[in-house]
Amino acid sequence: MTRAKTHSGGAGPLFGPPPGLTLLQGFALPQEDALLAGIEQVAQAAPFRHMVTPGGFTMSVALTNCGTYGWVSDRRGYRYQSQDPETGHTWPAMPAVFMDLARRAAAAGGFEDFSPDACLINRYAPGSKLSLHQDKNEADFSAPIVSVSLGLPATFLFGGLERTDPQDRVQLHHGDIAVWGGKARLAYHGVMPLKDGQHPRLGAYRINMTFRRAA
Ligand code: MD3
Ligand code: FE
Repeated sequence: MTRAKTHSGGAGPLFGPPPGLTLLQGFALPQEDALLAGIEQVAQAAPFRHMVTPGGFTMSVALTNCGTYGWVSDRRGYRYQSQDPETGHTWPAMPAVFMDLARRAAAAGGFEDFSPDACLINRYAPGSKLSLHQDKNEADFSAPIVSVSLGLPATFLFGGLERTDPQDRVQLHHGDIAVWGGKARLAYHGVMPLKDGQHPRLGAYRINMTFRRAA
């Protein structure tokens, strides 16, 4: 007898997204112009920079933040803080169009009343990647994480609660939004090295915004 393999040790469906992930393809497209303008505005006040990991490696992804809290990394660890370590100033406010989109996407994924206080903006150039990790610096894991992809497409890796669990791959394109909550919230995940290319709006970059409830 042959037995089908599932992606999550037998607990999940054979096909379709893993439990806790809602993929909203093209959901951000109507706000494309406003999002790109907002990102430029944020990056003027808090420029993209390459942070150092606690292990001493410089991240290939450049990042900035807006909102009450921003995610930072240095030799002392990962954390959220209200000041930009480069300037000592608070992070730029979250543009209303960001907040509105994140809330509507969360609701479409089944999470009413999502109230993000942090927006991490990652910028990928060709070759940039994000190694497999969990997002666990947030205070409350019952809140989802809403991720907005812009620019060049990327292959996203999505595993289970253990680093060694088998992984699924999802392609994320310009305008796609993913809502990660419930069982997916603490799943290991990462992004494959960005392939070279040209996007009509973002050139040779991918930008990912993640909205989080940090505190
Ligand atoms: C799945 N960023 O910044 S967003 C990150 O495309 C991060 O830049 C990726 O992972 C990026 O931490 C992926 C999608 C995402 C974010 C959080 C998750 C997926 C997640 C938390 C749990 C499970
Ligand atoms: Fe992450």
